[in-house]
Amino acid sequence: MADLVRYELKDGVAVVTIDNPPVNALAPEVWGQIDEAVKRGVADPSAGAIVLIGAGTTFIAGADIKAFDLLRTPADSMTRSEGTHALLKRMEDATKPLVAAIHGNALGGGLEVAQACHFRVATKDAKVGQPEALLGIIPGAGGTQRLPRLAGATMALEMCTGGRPVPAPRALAAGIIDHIVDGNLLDGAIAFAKAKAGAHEIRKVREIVISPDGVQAGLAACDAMRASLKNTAKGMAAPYAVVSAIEAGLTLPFDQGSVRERELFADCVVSTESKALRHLFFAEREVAKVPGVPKDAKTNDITRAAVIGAGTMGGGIAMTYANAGIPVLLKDVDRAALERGLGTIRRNYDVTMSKGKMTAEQVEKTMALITPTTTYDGFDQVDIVVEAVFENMELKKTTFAEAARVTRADCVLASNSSTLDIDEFARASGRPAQVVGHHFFSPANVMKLLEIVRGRETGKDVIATSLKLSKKLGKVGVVVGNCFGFVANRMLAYYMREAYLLLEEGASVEQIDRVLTDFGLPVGPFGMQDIAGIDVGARIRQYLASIGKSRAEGPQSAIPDRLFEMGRYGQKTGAGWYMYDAPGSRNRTPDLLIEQLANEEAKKRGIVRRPIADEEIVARIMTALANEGARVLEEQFATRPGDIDIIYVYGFGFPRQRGGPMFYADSVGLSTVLSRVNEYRARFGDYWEPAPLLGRLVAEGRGFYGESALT
Ligand code: T1G
Repeated sequence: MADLVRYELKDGVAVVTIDNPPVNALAPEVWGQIDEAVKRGVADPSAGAIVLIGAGTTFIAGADIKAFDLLRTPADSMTRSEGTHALLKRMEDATKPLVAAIHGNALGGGLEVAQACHFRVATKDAKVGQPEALLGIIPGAGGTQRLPRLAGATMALEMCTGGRPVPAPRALAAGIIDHIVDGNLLDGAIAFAKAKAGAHEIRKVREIVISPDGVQAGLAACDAMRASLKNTAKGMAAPYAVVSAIEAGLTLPFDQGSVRERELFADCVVSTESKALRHLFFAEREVAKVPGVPKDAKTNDITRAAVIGAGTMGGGIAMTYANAGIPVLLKDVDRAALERGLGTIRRNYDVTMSKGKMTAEQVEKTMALITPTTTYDGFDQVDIVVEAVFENMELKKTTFAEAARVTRADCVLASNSSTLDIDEFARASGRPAQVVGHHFFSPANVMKLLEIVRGRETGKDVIATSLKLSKKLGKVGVVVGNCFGFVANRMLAYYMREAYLLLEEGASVEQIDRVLTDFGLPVGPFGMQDIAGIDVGARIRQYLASIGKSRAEGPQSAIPDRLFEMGRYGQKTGAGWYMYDAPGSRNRTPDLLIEQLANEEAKKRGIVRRPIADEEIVARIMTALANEGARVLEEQFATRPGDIDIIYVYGFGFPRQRGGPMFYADSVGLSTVLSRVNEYRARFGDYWEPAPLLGRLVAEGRGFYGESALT
């Protein structure tokens, strides 16, 4: 067994170093070796105290998340955690001062190990946290019992339900850590430990007694947290389990509270919610691994940018660059268009400021990074140009030809097109290796996804540069192939097709949107289209019709085009699928006109409208997504199913606790998905053709994630 924990004596102190790169995760063998090393330190006559420290860039970033897949039943988990809790008590019972020396991150089990130590010291830029709820679990190594004793229930509730790390200075103020070390951490920790040894000071966190007032305040904080979770943790179970565990810690002795924590953890760790969130944790890290693009591929530094087109998307993209501290030229054809664009940007920042997320000074500083222009002056200085003009092929080709003419040869030429052929832009630019799709999602300054579209000749360095840039812009970059609608919108076309057809067959706009928001999406298909603009989709359909194509096989509802002809573009015109108080308002009311249009179109199609069950709405829409997702995979426009899940979670707010459309399909069972496709084919038509990959996986008894992730 590899030595993942080292033991050495330094200046009369036993130094125990956890060395399990890259993040010193607590794999089962690491736990065992820590136990042995601490025992050795206690028994070592030359050691007056013990210091625990992490090798490399961080302390312990938690339990090994991969190991949770081995826990098949709550009983498996209870057995495993019994050992862990006993180990931590043994550490806590060490008869010499045991000090955790924290740098980088002490997260999850890492912070719990530190809490089982008698004292905690840290560098000032260290962070501590209990992010387990982000993985659909709860702290399972005593964190819900020890943290409230150290920092109070309110702080523990905030840390364990929200999962956000806390910087060392705040952790010091909260009593989680005892000292911030300036200079070398190990030297500082050894000095601190020796001082405690000299003072014969040992402090067992589990023996800290919370005062009766503290208990009352804590119980009140639990009730308050449960109430606020209704808004912040819709559809999630783990944050509520955290509250129950902390509550148990306030009312029960330590050992009984710990058993309650272990029971709650055991139920969470085998849940679909946790499997989905753990899947997304790794899927989000996998997206950065792109076939054919080596980890050390050359990248360009993006320090200056330009955006062409100051419309809704162009303005949001310019804000994204400015928010990342990158100066950006914002070009549009005329002053009036620029003023409109800048006005929208200013209003967006005012909203951010009104929410207290930026100060007036920060807004001015950021807006100063956006330089409006109607010319190409300064374009020869930029490292990237993002084209965000109307979704029209000829206009985009002209724009790429011009952009290539006015920029340096190594400038990245990116398009925010959401559907059109990147290779055509590349040809028009004459510099195909520099051309790539950077498809932002509306609102571009908010949505975290960046769909990076790889053209036939896009250079590896441009892909690598795009991935690095996406991190700098605070986005999650996913590389996809160049097919119509790429991955996000290609699949979305099937999602929308089913929404329109369900409307014509008898469901209402409100019902369909309610069902999808109950499912966990932030907004339903019709509410989403009213935000993005019905005109955007209509213009794409017009372009497609002009080249003899449609977005999705099967019947195309005429309703969205009829709304377009009426000038009902959604929120921006005050009417779309819903009526709004005024143009730009978000307050909506249902509109009987939509029912009338649905009746008319149903009649034209010879459909007798019928009541439609909520379950059928979810089943048809999610089946359409999974089936088209399977096609995208087998045609290799997406590298992995996880990439599709990340695209939907970050691009459309697909509920994380369901793991994304591909993971969700596995949770339903691909054989069920396939039989639904066949059922719909029989009921509605051959346009419901099962993707060959779907058939193959079912025949092999597999899911999209190899052996079904949920067996
Ligand atoms: N387990 C397994 N692998 C992990 C891991 C973990 N806890 N943390 C990171 N990795 C892998 C990751 O997949 C990637 O692999 C590599 O390490 C670098 O990570 C008992 C039950 C620490 C802030 O939730 O938040 O403790 O892609 O790319 O950007 O109560 O990793 O290279 O093959 O993210 O510098 C709680 C999870 C666990 C923290 C570093 N802990 N990690 O970010 O690097 S549950 C967490 C992070 C628990 C206890 C409970 C971040 C990071 P690869 P990276 P980074």
